[in-house]
Amino acid sequence: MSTLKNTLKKKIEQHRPRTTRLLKEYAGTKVGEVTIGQAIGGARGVKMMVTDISYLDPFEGIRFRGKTIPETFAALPKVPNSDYPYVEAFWYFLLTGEVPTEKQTLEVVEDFKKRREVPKYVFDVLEKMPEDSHPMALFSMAILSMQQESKFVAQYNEGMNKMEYWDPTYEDCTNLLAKLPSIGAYIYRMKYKDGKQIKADNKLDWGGNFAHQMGLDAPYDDVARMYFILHSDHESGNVSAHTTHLVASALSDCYYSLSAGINGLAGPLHGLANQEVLRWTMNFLEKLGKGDDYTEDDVKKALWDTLNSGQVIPGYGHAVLRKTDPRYTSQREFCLKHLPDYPLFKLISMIYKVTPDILVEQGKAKNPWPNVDAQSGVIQWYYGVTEWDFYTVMFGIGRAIGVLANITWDRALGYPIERPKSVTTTMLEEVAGVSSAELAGSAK
Ligand code: HAX
Repeated sequence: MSTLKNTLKKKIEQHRPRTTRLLKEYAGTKVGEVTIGQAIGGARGVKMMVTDISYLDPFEGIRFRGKTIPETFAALPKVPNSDYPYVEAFWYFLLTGEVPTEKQTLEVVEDFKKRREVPKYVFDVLEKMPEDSHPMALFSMAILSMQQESKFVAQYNEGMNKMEYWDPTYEDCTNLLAKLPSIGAYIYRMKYKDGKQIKADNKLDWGGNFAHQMGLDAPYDDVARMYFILHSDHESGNVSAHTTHLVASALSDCYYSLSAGINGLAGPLHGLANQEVLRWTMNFLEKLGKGDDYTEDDVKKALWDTLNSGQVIPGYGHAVLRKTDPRYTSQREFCLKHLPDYPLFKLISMIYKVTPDILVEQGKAKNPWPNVDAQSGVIQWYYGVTEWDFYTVMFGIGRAIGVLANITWDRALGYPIERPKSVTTTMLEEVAGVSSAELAGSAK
């Protein structure tokens, strides 16, 4: 058994009694209450999920296994001659909560390489999809096409003890994760580079090989590592994480579950916002037709036009966060170091300067500050990835790290099938002490 799997096994055995005691002795203890606003309003703030892999504080932002983003980057072993850590080390860290040594990290790097090769039928499926398929539809389809590879399903069908579920889930998740960068790069080159594919380089780590198969030179390998780690996990209630968890709770394997989670990530209010940010910015420049010769007033007018036409400003606002997203800040710091004078970065910075005040003045958004998606596209654009339809695929590769670690733990702790309760509108009216008959007159 690998060091990672062995460490994970020990952690699971240590953790199980904590969950069991809470369930057995404290199941009736209240965590919170649910209001009508929450029942209708997307369950915002309802504390009804458990994960130890990351926690999102509204003001501090994300912590992975207790570490902030800068602490995480500083703690993990770095790829030689790189500023960023091995993504494989981060996988070890998310799964176990332990920072791996260099040796333990390299063991995972080698393990991923062994599992990296993508079955040819996946590419056949991709090639047969309609030419104008969105890259996220292709990505989701590619993941789903491998479902019959599932070791969990094979062992379940043979009759497996519940306590063992985590083991084949871990195997499936690692097999799937190892292949995702190659699948992403294949989609990119199939759609935008005349189908000219680049073979994997087995000397390279997960992030480095993604850059290689995309056809992009250093420091894009570091961009990839940074991007994947930053986008990995944002606790469990966001659409992609919750969907993956929900589908997996029916004991659907990780191929079904991740494919579903990716479908959720593809929505413009969630991961697709990073594509929308670039689209909004390029539309702004094109409509104005003045090149880089715009003013703050031009930007303000365009933002108000967007709001006044009933649309959202992509990349701003958040369901949980109430300050600038530290994932935004981390990428902004990267830009300040590597591309401080890049015109598009200057425009993104100007949008950052003026948007929060405008959203506050409009008075609707609870959080006027930028989220991760406001700052990621400009980095991709700078390094030559200008096909914004592809951005969410890279988000999805990163998000997979978090959600796959989570469902491995879901199976380890025996979390049951998820099944919240719904009520009718009449029931809510009864709780509120109002009657729909009162509205009949006003509707006439
Ligand atoms: N521009 C305009 N209006 C906004 C807004 C924005 N950026 N953010 C919120 N609002 C509006 C909402 O649409 C809502 O309007 P209505 O009352 O008319 O329905 C009102 O402000 C209250 O919304 P909220 O409570 O502040 O925000 P929600 O929790 O409902 O939604 C969203 C959070 C992220 C979906 C929202 O802020 C939004 O649509 N932002 C723009 C899209 C975006 O950047 N999404 C990515 C978020 C991060 C992420 O998941 N990345 O993957």
